[in-house]
Amino acid sequence: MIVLKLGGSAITDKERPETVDGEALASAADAISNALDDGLEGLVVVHGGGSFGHHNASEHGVSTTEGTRDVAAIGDIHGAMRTLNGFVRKRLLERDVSAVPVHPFSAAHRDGNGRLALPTGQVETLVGEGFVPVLHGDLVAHAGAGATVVSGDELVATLARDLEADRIGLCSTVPGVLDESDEVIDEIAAFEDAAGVLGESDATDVTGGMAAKVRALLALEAEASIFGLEDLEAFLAGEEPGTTITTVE
Ligand code: IP8
Repeated sequence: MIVLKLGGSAITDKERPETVDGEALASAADAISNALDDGLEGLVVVHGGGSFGHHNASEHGVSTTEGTRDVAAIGDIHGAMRTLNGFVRKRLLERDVSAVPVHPFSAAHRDGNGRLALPTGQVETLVGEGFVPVLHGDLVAHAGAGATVVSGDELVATLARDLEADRIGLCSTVPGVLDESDEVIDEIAAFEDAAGVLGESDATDVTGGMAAKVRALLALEAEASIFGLEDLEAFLAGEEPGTTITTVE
């Protein structure tokens, strides 16, 4: 099983609210479709928000810890993410990929300590039946806080753990985690390996930048790769492009 995240900034124009990067999304959909044609089985896709969701969430003051009970705000943020999910699935369906939606707001929740619970039976069954479930960063019910943001990265981590994924891929706008001279760091085995270069994302991003991604991936058992769109096909073909985040023994 492969859990693949399409970074929101990789498939949208992050500077312009609610704008898809048509070319980038088409090329991601091509890579996925080609990989499935070549025999890939067991793929779960999660996409982030990019210019969908983040602007809405920050406008309403909602984050992974700051919740809302305003139903209009919930409709706005969740609606933006559903819109993007529709675009992603449409591009996949056009290429005969059996993409189906899974909306975390309807399935997951956080307990009073903010811990995410995401039942994965639905995703597992869909994969077993030959579908490609497409999840997305979203809002989730949060005990004591109304509804808070769940990032695509957090969903990837939960899915990878609970579905015992073999590989995790994070398709980003950069070719990997870059060092001070903008060279891709091949391997990160501990946060300290890259702490100096892991800044926060500069565009509006309510769920944290590369640092948060690396931290979450380091905690997982499956090996993860962070790479650019141009390497998606290679990743899906079994290669390890970009930066590999290895398991801490
Ligand atoms: O782009 C964020 O998902 P992410 C989703 O994966 C919302 O962090 C609602 C802002």
